[in-house]
Amino acid sequence: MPLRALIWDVDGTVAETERDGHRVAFNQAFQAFGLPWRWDVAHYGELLRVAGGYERLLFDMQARADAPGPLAERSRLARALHQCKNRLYADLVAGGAIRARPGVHRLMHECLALGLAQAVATTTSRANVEALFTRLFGGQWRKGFGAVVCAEDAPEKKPHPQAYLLALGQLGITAADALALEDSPNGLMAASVAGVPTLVTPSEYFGGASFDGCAGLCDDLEGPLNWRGASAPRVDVSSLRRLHAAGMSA
Ligand code: XBP
Ligand code: MG
Repeated sequence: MPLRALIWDVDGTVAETERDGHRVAFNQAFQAFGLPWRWDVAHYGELLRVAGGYERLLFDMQARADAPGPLAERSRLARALHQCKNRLYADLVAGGAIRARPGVHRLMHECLALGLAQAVATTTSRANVEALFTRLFGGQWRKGFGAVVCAEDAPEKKPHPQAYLLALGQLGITAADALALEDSPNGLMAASVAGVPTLVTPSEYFGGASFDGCAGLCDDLEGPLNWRGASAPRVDVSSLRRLHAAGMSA
């Protein structure tokens, strides 16, 4: 089964967006709303177990005595904070606060040059992808992707497989034709449940996590890659094609 597409996760995989991007913007939103809440680096790491910024806010409010009591009021506040956070995040990104992780530019360019399709399957909001990819890859970035599935398309957040299933459908390929790039246990679970073999490049918040069931593992895309007992010196299209084919026939 030849490799026909790479499906990229965004947060943590394309760039370390969480600690210096989303977390900072959440704190700025709390401040803008006159709330005393602040998420420090360690607490945000715990909150990342909850996928989706809106869902993360609702989860955190459960432990806050000064959060609104009625659920409808809590949801309204979480929605407003989340929208504000996303605007502030876009400003941070546009200002250059976030850089791509090592090897991301190179691998995306290789895919374009060698005709390997690419897609995005993410739990983050579309505006965040738009802001980040425009800053990192330029205004024409969308042309390089056969599908871009975001939170608005896949309301069932990872570890639910919905984003991957939609991306496969839009690409018109089966799970075994694709390879997912992920950084987190929730992301690995989402891709795996969809049946997509997954290369994990753990982000800073998930360096100590367990990634049982992944097909491949690497510190970053420039580093050595271990793939079901085989290896490659770095992640490139030719090594991914070779390892994917070997994995599929094993
Ligand atoms: C990303 C997320 C998102 C981002 C923030 O997970 O869980 O919630 O943290 O973006 P993944 P939003 O990398 O697995 O897709 O605030 O737009 O949700
Ligand atoms: Mg991620």
